[in-house]
Order: sequence, then C-alpha cells, then structure tokens
Amino acid sequence: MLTEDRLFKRIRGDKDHVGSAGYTCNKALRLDHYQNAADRLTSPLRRKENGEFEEISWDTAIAEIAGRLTEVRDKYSGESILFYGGGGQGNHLGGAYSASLLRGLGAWHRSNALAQEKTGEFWVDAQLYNGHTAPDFEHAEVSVFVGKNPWQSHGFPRARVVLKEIERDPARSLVVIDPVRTETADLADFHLQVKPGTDAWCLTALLAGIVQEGLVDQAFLAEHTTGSAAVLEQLAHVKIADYALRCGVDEELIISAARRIGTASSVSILEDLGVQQAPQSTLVSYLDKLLWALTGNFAKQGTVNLHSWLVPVAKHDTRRDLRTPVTGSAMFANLVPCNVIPDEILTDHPKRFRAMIIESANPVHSLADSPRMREALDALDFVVVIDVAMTETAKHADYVLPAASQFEKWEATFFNLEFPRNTFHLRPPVVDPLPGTLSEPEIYARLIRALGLVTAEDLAPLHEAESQQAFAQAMMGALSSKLAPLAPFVLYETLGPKLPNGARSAAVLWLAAHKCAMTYPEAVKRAGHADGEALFEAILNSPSGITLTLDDYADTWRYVGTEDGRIHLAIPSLLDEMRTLDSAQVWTSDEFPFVLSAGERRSFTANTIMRDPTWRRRDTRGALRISPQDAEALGLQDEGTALVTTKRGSVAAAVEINDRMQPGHVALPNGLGLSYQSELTGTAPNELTDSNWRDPIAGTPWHKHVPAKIERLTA
Ligand SMILES: Nc1nc2c(c(=O)[nH]1)N[C@H]1C(S)=C(S)[C@@H](COP(=O)(O)OP(=O)(O)OC[C@H]3O[C@@H](n4cnc5c(=O)[nH]c(N)nc54)[C@H](O)[C@@H]3O)O[C@H]1N2
Ligand SMILES: Nc1nc2c(c(=O)[nH]1)N[C@H]1C(S)=C(S)[C@@H](COP(=O)(O)OP(=O)(O)OC[C@H]3O[C@@H](n4cnc5c(=O)[nH]c(N)nc54)[C@H](O)[C@@H]3O)O[C@H]1N2
Ligand SMILES: [Mo]
Repeated sequence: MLTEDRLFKRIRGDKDHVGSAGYTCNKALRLDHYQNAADRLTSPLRRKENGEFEEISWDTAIAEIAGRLTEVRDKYSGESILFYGGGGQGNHLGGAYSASLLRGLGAWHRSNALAQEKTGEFWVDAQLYNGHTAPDFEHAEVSVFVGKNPWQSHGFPRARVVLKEIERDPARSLVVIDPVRTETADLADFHLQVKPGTDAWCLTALLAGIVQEGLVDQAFLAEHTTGSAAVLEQLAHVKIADYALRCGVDEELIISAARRIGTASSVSILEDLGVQQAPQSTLVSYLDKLLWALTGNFAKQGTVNLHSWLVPVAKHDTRRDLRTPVTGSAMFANLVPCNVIPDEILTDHPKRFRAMIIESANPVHSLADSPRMREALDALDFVVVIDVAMTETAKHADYVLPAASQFEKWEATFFNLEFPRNTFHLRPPVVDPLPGTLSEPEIYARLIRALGLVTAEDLAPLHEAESQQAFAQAMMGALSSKLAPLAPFVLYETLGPKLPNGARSAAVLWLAAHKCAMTYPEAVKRAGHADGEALFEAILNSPSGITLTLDDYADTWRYVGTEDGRIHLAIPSLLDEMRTLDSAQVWTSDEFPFVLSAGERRSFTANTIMRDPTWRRRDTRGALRISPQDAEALGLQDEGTALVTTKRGSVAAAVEINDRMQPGHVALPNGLGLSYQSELTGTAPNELTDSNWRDPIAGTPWHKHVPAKIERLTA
C-alpha cells in the first residue's frame, strides 16, 4: 500500500499472501474512502441532557463508562448487559478482548451479525457432524451456489478468478439457484431460476432426483453416516414434477442438474443470504447439506470438508439449550438472535436487557426494523458505542468511543475457514492511529483497569517470568485461578508490552495458538510449527500470513465432532418440515403482492463500512431493481421514483429497470441510506423490514422475502 500524508494513494494485493496470493476485490482498492472519511471520530463523546454530544477526555470517558456499567450490573446483574458486534468484516482481533470485559462484569449475552444470517446453518452443522464446512471450488468438478452471488459478494478465495476458470473448463459445471439472473448465473451451466422463496421445493426436487435416479452414494452412506434410511425413504416419495412447478423451474432442468451433481467426481456447495434470509431458511440449510452428503462429496479434493479453527467463532453446542431471558428464544452458537433484541428490551419483564455495549457494528442500520431498534436503544439505561464513525447507531448512544481504523492497528480475521490448508494473517498497521483514537484492545484494557478487577499482585508472577517457558507456566497457573475469565486482558497486560514492533494487541493470540496446537497437534506440525509457542512466533513474524494447519483430505474426518464419528443425516424436526412442502405456502398478499429483496450485494456496496457516497462509481443512489414487465405495468421508467411500501413503512427509491429480475420480484441494495456530512444517499433497507418476519427455528430475518407494494411516484 502506498501512503502519502495518511492518504491511501495506491492499493495493490500482496502476491506473497498465504490466502489471497494478491487477489483483491474492488472494495479493497477504494479503502481510502473508509480510512480518510470526513466523519471519522477523534474524541470520546458524551451525550448531554439536550441530546447533543460533547467531547470529553479519554480518562473521563473510561471512568464514567466503567461507573455506569458497574451501576447496571449492581442494580440488575451482569446478565442484563448485552454486547453486540465484536469485530467488523474480517477484523476480529479487538473483539477478542471484549470477552474479558464481559466476564469481568458477569455479563455473557452476546449477539452479532452472524445471528441474522448463519445461526440456522450452524445449528444444522451441529446436528449433522458438529463441525463447520469448507467448500473447495478451486478443484470441484461441479460447483453449486444457492442464494449466493459470489461474483459480487466473493466469500471464497479468489472468487472471480475461480468462477472464470470454471466457466472456461468444459469438464466442470456451475449450478446457480437464484431468482435473479446474476453475474454468477451468467456463467452458469445450470441456472435454476426459482421463484423467490421457493428453494425448499427446488432443493427437495433436486435431492429426490438424485434418489429416484439411483445416484445416491450408498457405500459412503453405509460406511460414514447414520439415519440415511429415513431421509431416502422420504425423498423417494417426492413428486418432482409437482415441486418443479411450485418453484417455477423446468422439471427437465432439475433432473439434468441432479444427474450432473449425482455423477460428478467432486461437488462443492455454498449457500448464503438468498436462502439464509428467506423463508424456511433452516430447512434449506439442511437440504443443501444433504445434497453433498447423499452423494458422498466429502473428505476428497473438490468437495466439502470440515476445517480447523484458530478461534472457533461460529460453533453451536448441541449439549446446551441456551434461551434468551425475555422471549425464551433459542440462542444458537450462544448468540441472541438479532431479530429478538428489541423484544428483549421493549418490555417490562424484570430480566430485560438494560445496557448495550456495541462495537464495530451499526445495528440501527443493519438489523430488521430500524425504527424499533432506535426505540429499543433509547429505552436502555445505558449504551456505549465503539466505532470509527458517527453512525446511525452511535447517534443513540450515551457515550461514543473513537476507535483507530483497521489500518491503524494490529488486526486479524478469525474467519479462517479453509481445508486442507487453513491460513491465518496478523496484519501490522499501515499508518499511525488518527490522533484521539485508540485500538479496541486498549479501550477494553482501560475499562477493565477502571473496574479494578485485577491487582498488580495478581499479575506479578507473569511479569516476573523471564523465559518463555516460565511465562507459559505462570500463564497456566493464571488459567486455573480467578484470572482465567480475564485471560485476554491478562495477556495484554503482561505478554503484550514485550511483543516486538508494538504488537501488544497480538497477545491474545498466544493463548489461541497454544489451544490450536493442543487441539490439532499433527496438523499444526505438518504446517511447520513444532508447538503452540512456535505457532505464535510464526504468527508474529509473518507479515503475509501463515499456514495454520495442513491436512490430507482424509483427515477431514478428524474434524467430525459427533461421538461416533459419523454424519447423522436424519434431523427429525426438519424432516417433518420437509413434509409440509406438499402443500403450497405463499408469503405475499393482495395488499403486498411483490417480493422485495431488501439488501442485495452489488459492485458498490460494502455493508456500512464506506460511508462516503463518492466511493460509489455507479448506481450512486442504490436503485430499486424491477423487471421490464412490472415497470411497464406500473408506468415506471429508468431514473423515475417508486414508492416502496411494506407492513412496516414506506420509502421512495430511484428505479432501475433490469431484465435480470423476474416479474413480481424487486431488489434494493444493502448498505445504503447512510448519512454522510448530513446528506442521506439511497434507501436504508431496514426502514422497511419487520423484526417478527423471521425463521421460527433460528430467528434469522427474511430480508430477501419482504412482501411489498410498489407504486409510481414520478415516471
Ligand atoms: N460487494 C459486496 N460484497 C459483500 C458484501 C457487501 O456489502 N458488498 N457483504 C458481505 C457480507 S456481510 C455477506 S453476508 C455476503 C453475502 O453475499 P450474498 O449472499 O451473495 O449476497 P446477496 O446479494 O445479499 O444475496 C445473494 C443472492 O440471493 C439472491 N436471492 C434473493 N432471494 C432469493 C431466494 O428466494 N432464493 C435464492 N436462491 N436466492 C435468492 C439474490 O438474487 C442474490 O443474488 O457478502 C459479503 N460480500
Ligand atoms: N435488510 C438487510 N439488512 C442486512 C443485510 C441485508 O442483506 N439486508 N445484511 C446483513 C449482513 S449479512 C450483515 S453482515 C450486517 C452487517 O452489519 P453490521 O454488523 O452492523 O456491520 P457493518 O455494516 O459491517 O458495519 C460495521 C461498523 O463498524 C465500523 N467500523 C469500521 N471499522 C472499525 C474499526 O476498526 N473499529 C470499530 N470499532 N468500528 C469499525 C463501521 O463504521 C460500521 O459502523 O448487515 C445485515 N443487515
Ligand atoms: Mo454478512
């Protein structure tokens, strides 16, 4: 990266990088709009009586916030404090220290964006094999994307390069299930252009095709799974022609795709928001996984595999049945479902949440039903937001703390999800922190110090340890003492200052590295690290990242977490739900006849990371995409304005007539409707969504399937 006076002049990929090998997406190349945005925060802010914010010193802010959190804890209990966020897209290092603050406060309720997209999938993963899957599109003979547009949203290494390679290779095929003819669908051999919200029928028909054509991998099922009989029996009776009609895809096309998948030597599958934020999402996650499981596409190159973790960010534990305090909603992967957060606050239930700590997230903008989220934040006793910018959420905080940007501090992502070679990258800062800002690890450390939870005496044995070995021993001691819950903080205070190049924030990785080496000793050794200490050293000394674990394909079985080491194919509750597909289900109505996909990824969307609208070279207003047929019927023209109305609200949106859309389906982009220097650009999708419109199992929102009415405002 070429910097000049803190400006990012030129950004290039790192050819030596372990994961990307120099590949970048267009978002990365325009990061100066994030780094040097005009609304960067440079001082802690406190809300005054009149609602305005005033600048205060860090010392005052830390002392007062620690005091307010203590008050909430003492009055109601730590359980009434909800932590939201903990690391934005690909930046999780700071969030690792939040655990210490929470444990110090006796708090444990957490939520983040995963609980509005992936928790249903995690729950299915946990039932089937108790692990997390890694597709391998680089080598797959057949690649399947369900409700995922990787041309725009990436989501696996070197996405566009790999998609083009697949397209060029006549021996490989691409299957896309998407109601929209996306850029990815343009490259597909099989585009199953479902009607929105009908994936369960399409996938069940595909699976039934595989079963009824005799393409099931019986040897794999017999050797490695349990429960297949119930699944196969049910699929044998599915009327494919009927289901094809329901999802609007030609029966022949479904059968030929089933044959292609069923006869390929390797198949990889990835689902994403198009189904995870649509009706029947948990069932659909299950069907997706059956597609590779019934065809034995596992534990081989080009198939789906399970992988190691440095820090397991996304695991559901089936032995625990955690429930939220007010609504009793299931907390998959220990997370409060995003959609129930307002219900857990806006009530007089004695166990309601009373305070929120929000870091690296903008829930007022990103969670369903923004008006209700604002109301919920305003109803809390105390809200603190840690962010780089004055966001829609920060405006509702009592205190706002300015964070150093992702390029001003040590950072790393814990989304290390690859197999057989899983990688990790600790990124050094590129420029000094903007004056007035602090990194999250430092912010959490100051808050914990202010809470007075740890004394100098507690830390003395760690400070005094002179050798690596003595430190490791002292740390093991600390981990079996009252300090255990505060381990990240303890490492930050003791090991942190000794780390080279000011990499104090990397201290928490010491523990992660040791745990990783203990959990996967052979795979870590194969990757070239003798033990946990060596792994930690490698992390610190590798500016382009390291290989964390190295396996053979057959080793993926080590990552199967079921007690008998088998994949448990039958999930009774979801098999029951599959049976309900025999009757039709429709979510639109006469009043709201359109399906609105509220929040689509396009070339110039990046969640709410880039607030400066000038980063968007095209589609600057974030148009409502609508089919030519619907536009004509409504008298809408390109550049005209439409009124979009849902049960929850109305917004005006610029119109783009787009023949990629099918009639009855309209889409708004994600991440628009941000205010920047008091100007608002585009439409905020969650002004239109309803927090009750959610999956009954996982609580995840149905943002891709919001019943809506469209009217002409101006032609
Ligand atoms: N450029 C860009 N890239 C991003 C992001 C960004 O903001 N901008 N955000 C990142 C994040 S946080 C995430 S989670 C990922 C998400 O990545 P994706 O899931 O790929 O993103 P979306 O465009 O939201 O939704 C994917 C597709 O779902 C389709 N869809 C809508 N309704 C249905 C349906 O009923 N059935 C099916 N099968 N498909 C449907 C849409 O047409 C769309 O093509 O992207 C990441 N990458
Ligand atoms: N209707 C609808 N809603 C959606 C979606 C949709 O498709 N439709 N998509 C959903 C999805 S998949 C996701 S992942 C969420 C994303 O929504 P959120 O999880 O709320 O996250 P982001 O929009 O990525 O914003 C992250 C915040 O972090 C701040 N930030 C950036 N860098 C730093 C830093 O270094 N430190 C700190 N402390 N803060 C920083 C940014 O300013 C921003 O406010 O949105 C969801 N909301
Ligand atoms: Mo996401």
